[in-house]
Amino acid sequence: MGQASIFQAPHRSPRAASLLLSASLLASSLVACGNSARDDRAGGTGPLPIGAAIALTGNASVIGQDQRIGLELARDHFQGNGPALELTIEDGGSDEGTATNAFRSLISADVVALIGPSLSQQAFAVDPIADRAGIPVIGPSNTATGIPEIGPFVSRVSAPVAQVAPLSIAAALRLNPKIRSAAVFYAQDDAYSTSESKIFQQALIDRNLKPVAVIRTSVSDTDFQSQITETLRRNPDLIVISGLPSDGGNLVRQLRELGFKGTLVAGNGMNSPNIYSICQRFCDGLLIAQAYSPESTTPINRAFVAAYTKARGGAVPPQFSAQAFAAYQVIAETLSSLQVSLPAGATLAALPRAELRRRLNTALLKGRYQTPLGEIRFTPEGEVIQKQFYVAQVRMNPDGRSGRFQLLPTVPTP
Ligand code: 1QQ
Repeated sequence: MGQASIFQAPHRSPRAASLLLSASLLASSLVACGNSARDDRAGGTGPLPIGAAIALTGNASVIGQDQRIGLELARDHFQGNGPALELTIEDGGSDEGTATNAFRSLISADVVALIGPSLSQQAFAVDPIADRAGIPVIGPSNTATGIPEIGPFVSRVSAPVAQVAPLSIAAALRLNPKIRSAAVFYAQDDAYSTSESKIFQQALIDRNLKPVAVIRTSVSDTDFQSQITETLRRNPDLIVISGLPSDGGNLVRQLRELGFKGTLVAGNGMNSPNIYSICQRFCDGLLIAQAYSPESTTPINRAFVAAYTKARGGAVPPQFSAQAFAAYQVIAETLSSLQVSLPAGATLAALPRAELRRRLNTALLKGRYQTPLGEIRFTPEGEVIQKQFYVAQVRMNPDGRSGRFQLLPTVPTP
């Protein structure tokens, strides 16, 4: 709880707060309209609407592209098992305002559940709207501390920074045990970057690597020359970055261009092959922790990898696609089991929408799901419980435009 408010407070101007309030009032009235419309259609048999708001524009759009594919593959995979679902994907942009509009529009379409938004920064603004409306919302990629604590209807399939980020620092030290000093860059105007950087800085301290510089950047920055020059004077062996794809990618490129030869660790914001076009050949060597392995041989992951590879001309699925698939899977499988528990002849679509959402939320928090991420389940608060994590190293091809996320050998967690 405390953590959630730490991250909310700095990002909310009074104007933003009042916009959010009116958004939520509007949302509740839309939900009310939706319900009465639904009641007129009592006995309904139509498909159950599921809404997703992901970043198809703005800084995080390279991540949203991965998510869109994951959602569409899940929709196709689970079609025909259980009740009919109708997925609507809205552009949630990369800022709070666009995500608010997307959530509002999906809520007015009377969705049973929401997936999204892409960024924690957005989730702290829009998840309370869904929560107050009693609509289950699953974060497909929200990793900041405090997301599930936003409210009882909020959960996530994206493991938190506290679990994932330290693994890449450990991997950096395994690859280069001579690392003694580190510098840290983070986007101070983004909730995930701020949250992850705290974890990174603690992980450095835990390994006796005191940061020689902590540089606060912005997600809208593209030129880091002066901060880099100042930082490189202090000779860090390791540089750790928490930012979004555009600022983070440019930072990586400029660090290498200005002569940094040491180890580079990036956080979840750069966890997509779509960064290749931003940092190009300079992405090479970047270490990024992963909550997904395309190499997992479970039946569901084989099916997911096969469908992704087919849809994307042989490409290997990235983490954000797998997490988006898992978010949809949790909803689809829970609705399936709710359908089975109904008396013969009854349909979920005929239940009052608010009741269906409540049942869905209660049941999804109790389930176990065999997803491409491995088996996942949830704490009663909605935090994901996942067993296995990895670290990848980006390997660029000589063309500087294509490459791969090569998984490092896994090390058993102590
Ligand atoms: C968050 C994240 C993003 C970088 C993923 C899209 O982890 O905002 O929580």
